Amino acid sequence: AKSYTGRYVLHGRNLMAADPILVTRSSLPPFQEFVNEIAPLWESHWLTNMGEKHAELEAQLKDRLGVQNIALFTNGHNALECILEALQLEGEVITTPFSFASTTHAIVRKGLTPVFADIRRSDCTLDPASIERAITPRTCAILPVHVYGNLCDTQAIQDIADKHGLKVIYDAAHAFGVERDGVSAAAFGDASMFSFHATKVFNTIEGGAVCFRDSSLYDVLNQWKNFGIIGPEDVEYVGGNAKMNEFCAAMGICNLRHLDSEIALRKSVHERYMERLAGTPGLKLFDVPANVTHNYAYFPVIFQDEFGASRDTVKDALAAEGIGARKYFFPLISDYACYRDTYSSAETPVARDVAQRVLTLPMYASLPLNQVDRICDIVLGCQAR
Ligand code: T4K
Repeated sequence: AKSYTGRYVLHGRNLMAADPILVTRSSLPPFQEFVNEIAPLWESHWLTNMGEKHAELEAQLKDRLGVQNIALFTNGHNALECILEALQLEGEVITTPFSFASTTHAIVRKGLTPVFADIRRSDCTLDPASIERAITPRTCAILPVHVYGNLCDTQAIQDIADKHGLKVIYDAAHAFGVERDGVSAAAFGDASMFSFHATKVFNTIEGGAVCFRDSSLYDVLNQWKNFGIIGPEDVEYVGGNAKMNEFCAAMGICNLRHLDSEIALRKSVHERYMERLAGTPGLKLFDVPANVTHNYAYFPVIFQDEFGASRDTVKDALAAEGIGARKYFFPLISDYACYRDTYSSAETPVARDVAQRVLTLPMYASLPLNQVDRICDIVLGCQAR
């Protein structure tokens, strides 16, 4: 392994860090800041069930995202299941197979039928033309994913939904902090789910939220995440338990204060990757459109034949140097054992091809830029082999 000499710090990042390099690394606020934030919990002994920190974080997120309605959850997955239930959907939901298992699981676990449409090569989000082809009389909703924080073609998707009377629920797990023309990812469709998992740009350790258009859903969502309880002596329906606790909310309050620098640091990592890798024949990278403020959640690379080495060769070469890149997202969800015999993925050739070729390189705020160089050297070294 190459050794680095000289000790220096950039944007508060120690370029000599010797930690293992995995695909990502959770961001943490300064320890004392978190301690100060949770100190009141020792006074109140109020640890969960929608306490003060929960209320404070909801209010701060409304401000940050510019939305009227938001409900917090234990995690993004539960938030997604809950909004599907609250919208009282029945029938088929058109979605992408190029995502984390959670997206389809939420549909199936709510008794709905997933129908897989294809993605666009340009940004890996659902292709509106493919959505339109997948519509049947049973279709009730579209569940697209802003994968890697790349915003879907929200206008085209809304037009299709309006034409056919469908709901649109975005899986925005990757898109916290992303804006297009100053409008946040939370503003599109009937609802958007965000994940605040430890691996996300903004984390509450575990956590998630749903932003939604219809204000009357707020009470329903709050009841669902608390067993369906509507008052001290009544339970309206069979809800679950998906309440964000006060410690997770406190982590969110702290991390939100640092979100801008988190994204700025990620941006510098993204720019270094682009400097080193853009223009290499056979490497497809994702540019940020001029009207988009991105969150730099991931750094995906598509290895085309012209590159001369496969995705798996590059992954192995990185692993040999102790660097953990990940195949987000391979295999397609429709190829998992729990789905492959039940749901067709015949209409998703682009998703299938991209899943074979994509590798997400390490991306996190504290990733030293000299380590980005080392990663790029290894990637480019594969090309020469
Ligand atoms: N929809 C989409 C499109 C999603 O991507 C996700 C979650 C969801 C829905 C559901 O949201 P949540 O219910 O999770 O809120 C990870 C995450 O667990 C998962 O949240 C995320 N997507 C998915 C894309 O990635 P794994 O199985 O790849 O995680 P794991 O444990 O291998 O961790 C990846 C790397 O992160 C590690 O190599 C190191 C780093 N890490 C991990 C943990 C757990 C940390 O630095 N700190 C940590 O605490 O799923």
